[in-house]
Amino acid sequence: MAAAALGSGTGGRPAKAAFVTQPPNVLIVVTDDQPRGTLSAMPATKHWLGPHGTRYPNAFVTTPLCCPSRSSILTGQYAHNHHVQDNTHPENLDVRSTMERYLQGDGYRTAIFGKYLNGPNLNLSPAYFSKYAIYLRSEDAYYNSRWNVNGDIRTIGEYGTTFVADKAMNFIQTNEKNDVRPWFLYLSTPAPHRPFVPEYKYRGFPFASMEPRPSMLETDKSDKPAYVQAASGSVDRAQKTRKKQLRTLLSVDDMMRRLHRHLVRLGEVDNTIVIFISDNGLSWSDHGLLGKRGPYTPSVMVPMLISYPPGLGQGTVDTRIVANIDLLPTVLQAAGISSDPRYPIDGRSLLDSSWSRDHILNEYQQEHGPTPTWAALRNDSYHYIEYYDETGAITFREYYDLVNDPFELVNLLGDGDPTNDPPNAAALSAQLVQDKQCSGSNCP
Ligand SMILES: [Ca+2]
Ligand SMILES: [Ca+2]
Ligand SMILES: [Ca+2]
Repeated sequence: MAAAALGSGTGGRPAKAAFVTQPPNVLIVVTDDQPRGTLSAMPATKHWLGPHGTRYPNAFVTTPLCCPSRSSILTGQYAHNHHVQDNTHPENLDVRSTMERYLQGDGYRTAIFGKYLNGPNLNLSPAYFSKYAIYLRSEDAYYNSRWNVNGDIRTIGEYGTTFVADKAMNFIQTNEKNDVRPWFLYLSTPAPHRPFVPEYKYRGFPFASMEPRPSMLETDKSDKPAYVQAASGSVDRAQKTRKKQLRTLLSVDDMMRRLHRHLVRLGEVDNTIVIFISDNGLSWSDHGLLGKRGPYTPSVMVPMLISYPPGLGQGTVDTRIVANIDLLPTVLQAAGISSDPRYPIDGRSLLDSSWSRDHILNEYQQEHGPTPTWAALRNDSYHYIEYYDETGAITFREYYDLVNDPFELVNLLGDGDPTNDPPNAAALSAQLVQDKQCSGSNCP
């Protein structure tokens, strides 16, 4: 057990803080396909992690898809470095580069309840987790689903989110009876992934419709790539999807309320780093797209909150550009664990307030469905996107002025008007070539 934070930091990046005397418990809650703007349906979560934690309004997932994003959470690496580029190759993950390996190796008791990585085989046990209950696909995990519970394949009738919550309560209770070792609990709910099955008690729960945002009403898509022009999602369908998602989140909020009370009762709330994040956002008919995988804001930005009273502000907002790749270095710093130099970490610790990101890289490799392979750079003011064919040649480009066009309605490189083209497009393209090959400290 590391008794104090090591000054060498994570992945070659210098660490400033060295306040760890007792390693904290680590609780990570990962929801599935939860877009930004949905915490309004989760008052208990907001009232816990809001006043007692830090909110990240500019939080991204580096790849907006389940398996790649979850691998980035666990490794602190972009998908081009952990090599889980799609939902069908989870075996590409080198499990020795993961949070669970680091924490278990340092003496933590580890558990995962919920979704690990999508995979072909439910029989495989997740490495470095001593306790587990996992399912393969959130699609099937709401009621009467197949789970691998510590190696035992069982059908669980209980609502998936409640089952995960019960397991979590039990795991925390058991470990706190003998409070010698800290614990790491990775909780991942089926909610709010399609088919959006609510818990029985929340069926038909009334939510008001949202005011459609401009990206849901875009009529002229002549500036957009072909797959976007072909997308025909309606506002009506988006409203229905949103309400269904919110109903499933009510059960996640119940889980968070139970966890919070449990930690308060056990006196562990100040000695636990609690991270809440979604693995990707979801497009609600923005530009006609219903789903994830695309480069636009609703799919790449996610809700993210962290409570860690010893090391992070309480009731504060951190407006830096942050991402799923920052969670591993954050946890390692909080626990005082040095990373393995064989696995360079692309992200940076959020406990260190001295850095800021000039831009973030987003990347997606086509697997199935119409969304082509793409990569993008963005910050608060611009969004530059390239699409590629099988040879890697650029097939289409997009540039949005996010200051004047925050809903990405006018692609300045596709509007037929050369006079408003961004003068730095070639430089952005060169930067993208570089970032797509970045590793460790030279990553954005
Ligand atoms: Ca997902
Ligand atoms: Ca347009
Ligand atoms: Ca133009």
